[in-house]
Amino acid sequence: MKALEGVRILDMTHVQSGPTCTQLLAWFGADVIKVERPGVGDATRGQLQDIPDVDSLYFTMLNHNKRSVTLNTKADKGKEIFTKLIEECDVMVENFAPGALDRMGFSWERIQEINPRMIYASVKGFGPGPYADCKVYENVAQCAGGSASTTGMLGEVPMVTGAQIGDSGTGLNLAFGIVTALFHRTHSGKGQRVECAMQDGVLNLCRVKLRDQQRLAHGPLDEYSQAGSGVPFGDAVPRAGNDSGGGQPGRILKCKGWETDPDSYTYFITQAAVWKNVCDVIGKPEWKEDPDYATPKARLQRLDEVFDAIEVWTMTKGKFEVMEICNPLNIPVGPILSMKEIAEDMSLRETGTIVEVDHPERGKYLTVGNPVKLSDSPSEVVRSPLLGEHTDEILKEVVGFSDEEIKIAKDEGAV
Ligand code: CAO
Repeated sequence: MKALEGVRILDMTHVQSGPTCTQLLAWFGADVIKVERPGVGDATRGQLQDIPDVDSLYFTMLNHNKRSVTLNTKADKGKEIFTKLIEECDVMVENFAPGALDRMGFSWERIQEINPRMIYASVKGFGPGPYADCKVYENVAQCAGGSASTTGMLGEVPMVTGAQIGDSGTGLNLAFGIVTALFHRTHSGKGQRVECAMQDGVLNLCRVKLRDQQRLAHGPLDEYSQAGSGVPFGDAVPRAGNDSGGGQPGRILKCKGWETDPDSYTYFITQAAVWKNVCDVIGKPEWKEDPDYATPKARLQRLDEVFDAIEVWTMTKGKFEVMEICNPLNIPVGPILSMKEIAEDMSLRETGTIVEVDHPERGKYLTVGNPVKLSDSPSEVVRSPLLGEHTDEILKEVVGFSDEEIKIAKDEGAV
């Protein structure tokens, strides 16, 4: 049995944040029933399409292992079917604009009336407060959660990151909240609300910057490169380029071939414990005992000089060569991997982190697999459903409709 086998999820999610959550639950064996508007479906099916009239990779990569039922939850017959689905499911997940479920007539109070064991989980852009009614997409959350103002190069515009920390990040929080509420239900016998705001999720991931905001009151942030460069700090945490976020200074440095290969770089961390190894590798053995370089405190004043010297060495080596040399010496480094390199990395295929999936309309494509590995509940990635592929099956099996009732629902345009 899979870890979440027997758990039935009523999936009202769309776009990225909600579907990330329900896909994760489906990978662990939950029966995820994705409810989509008849004829329309999740908007991402048609967004960024690379093959005309075929579900986009955006959609397929977020909706594996789910079943799709079409249902107009605003029509009377649709509401009747939806009510039955609420009765039969353990969890309902949604990430519509604030108030959309209430406008359909399914407030939290109404849902509890229908099924007191129901766990009702939502993603919104903001929690209660002045922005609670706003519609929010990824980059808005990154900006409002403190990520953009602390990302990018000093003196340049705020920067959003390619990692979808607002959408997928909040989806992960929501999945964790749902599983926690399911566990709580085993004691309490009752469902509860689970709410995750994207701003909160981003801020939670930016905690080191909130830490630094408070440290700033007690003086400059010495480990930021700008300190050693003599650039004064303002009253808010500045953008720190590629400086390491922790207590061990690090930077992105050029490697051999950087002039033509945009990803020929390495991240290099001058971990204090292995400083002597760093000195030997880069050909600066005299720095091991020199009081200007021998201690982390002394080096903080000359990070530019230190990293310039390391870069002179890294530029003579390929990024993987840097890794091969540094790893045995315990010097933490990491090649900057392009998406192409990651897609072609067979070790990631072997662990199921990247999976090749076959789709009836698009053929074979790559997707990310489950990043959480359970020894007794391995995840097998199953292709995403076509729009309404399981409508009849779900109406029969879950709602208990006869063929005649299904026909009536179809004739009325409810499914
Ligand atoms: N049957 C009938 N109506 C349906 C339906 C169904 N099966 N499914 C959805 N709808 C309706 C909704 O009820 C809503 O109608 P009303 O506006 O009349 O209440 C309408 O479709 C559209 O929903 P929406 O406002 O959520 O969609 P949008 O494209 O305008 O906004 C988004 C998208 C993402 C900005 C908004 O949903 C949002 O802010 N969500 C919360 C934050 C979030 O998750 N953001 C992440 C986005 S990327 O992951």
